[in-house]
Amino acid sequence: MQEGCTVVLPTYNEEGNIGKMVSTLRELYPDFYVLVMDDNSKDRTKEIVEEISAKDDHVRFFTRDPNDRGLSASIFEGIMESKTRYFINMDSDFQHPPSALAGMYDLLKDGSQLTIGIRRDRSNLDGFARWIGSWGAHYLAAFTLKLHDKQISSDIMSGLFGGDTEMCQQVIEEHRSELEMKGYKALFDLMKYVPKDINLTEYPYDFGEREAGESKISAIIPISLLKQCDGWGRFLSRILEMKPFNTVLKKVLKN
Ligand SMILES: Nc1nc2c(ncn2[C@@H]2O[C@H](COP(=O)(O)OP(=O)(O)O)[C@@H](O)[C@H]2O)c(=O)[nH]1
Ligand SMILES: [Mg+2]
Repeated sequence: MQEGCTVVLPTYNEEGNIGKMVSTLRELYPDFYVLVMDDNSKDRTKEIVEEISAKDDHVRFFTRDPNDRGLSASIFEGIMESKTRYFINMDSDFQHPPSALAGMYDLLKDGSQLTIGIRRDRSNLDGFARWIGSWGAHYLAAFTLKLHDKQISSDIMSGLFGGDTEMCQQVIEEHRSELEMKGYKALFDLMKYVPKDINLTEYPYDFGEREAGESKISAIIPISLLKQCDGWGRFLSRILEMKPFNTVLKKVLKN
């Protein structure tokens, strides 16, 4: 492993953000590598990144296997492709501020094996149903982690996290069949399987608004999250997938 840090950026149709995101990261962190893990976007995401990567060997673009679509699958593949001692995963839409990476990288260099960006203010989770959903998701995940006898964090659902690359690669290799590849909460999956006594840190940041384009995932998370909660969660997810329950769930989430 070489010293330094790789930023993993999962993308799906991010033409409005990805060019600015990659150049911002390259300006702020000239030593970092950037891996864009793209699930076959239908817009210009690929062209935009390939134009940059043609001139910059710190930037790489991955077109993912169309048969293996999934946000978590993309993130895990990005971690497996990282060649530096540390990696940090973040969204490509500026909801995670690029400036937060400096502090997270310092924590990793100081010996943290997993560092989690925790949202200071969640008031832009617009709507009561979303707020309750987010609260419920946290406790479901915390309960599952307790059953696994693992550490918890105040933001297990975070999409901003970094870690010791080798340690996480080992977890992904060893637990590949148990990971929810089509899921949206890769950090939660990792936390279930990392050693119990790792040096885990948290880094508070201000969660922003998406700069351009639209969210692809927020409303479809609950069932997928339950699938990550072991046997009892998978049982509940099957009930929620039944038509009458599913219709109610979709209505509630739209409000
Ligand atoms: N590779 C990949 N990236 C995705 C997928 N879905 C969303 N993303 C990316 O994951 C990040 C977060 O997605 P977003 O739609 O903003 O979710 P939200 O912030 O929860 O509303 C963004 O960078 C998206 O482009 C997917 O299926 N595959
Ligand atoms: Mg977003």
